[in-house]
Amino acid sequence: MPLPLRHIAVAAAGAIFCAAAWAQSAADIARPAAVIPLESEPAAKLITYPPLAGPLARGVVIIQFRTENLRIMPVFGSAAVDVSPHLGHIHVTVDDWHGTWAHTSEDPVILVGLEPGKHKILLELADPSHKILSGETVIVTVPEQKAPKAKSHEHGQPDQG
Ligand SMILES: [Cu+2]
Repeated sequence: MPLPLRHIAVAAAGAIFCAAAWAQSAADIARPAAVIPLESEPAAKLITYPPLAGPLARGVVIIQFRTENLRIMPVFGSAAVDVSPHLGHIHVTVDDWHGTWAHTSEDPVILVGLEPGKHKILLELADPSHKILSGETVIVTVPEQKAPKAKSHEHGQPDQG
């Protein structure tokens, strides 16, 4: 094989190998195939990200998250616990508040109206029977909001037209 062709062949083989390796790692991160029940699934994981900086500067807390080995869905009850792939939802608690709400989609958690200062947002991964599987605490510091500039009370000159 002439040298350039061999290089191309090696590059092509490398590309195929890399694509296969990438597909493998992407598949590991993504959800398992839903077509067959999995005999054993690794433990469910919740991964949270720091609040988005831009909205936080305006006092809007947006917490993105993702899960591994569990799908967030509004499905409840003991019969759903053993479903494969695993299902669940997230319990959200703000500042050790006595109440918790259930977040049942993979959309980000969005909080508006928190007082300026430090807050503790607890996100807990729960199975369909509400058993807590794992939890992550996101610490959020809501900045002091500048009061909106009072509009000056200027009297314009009336149109002379
Ligand atoms: Cu629950």
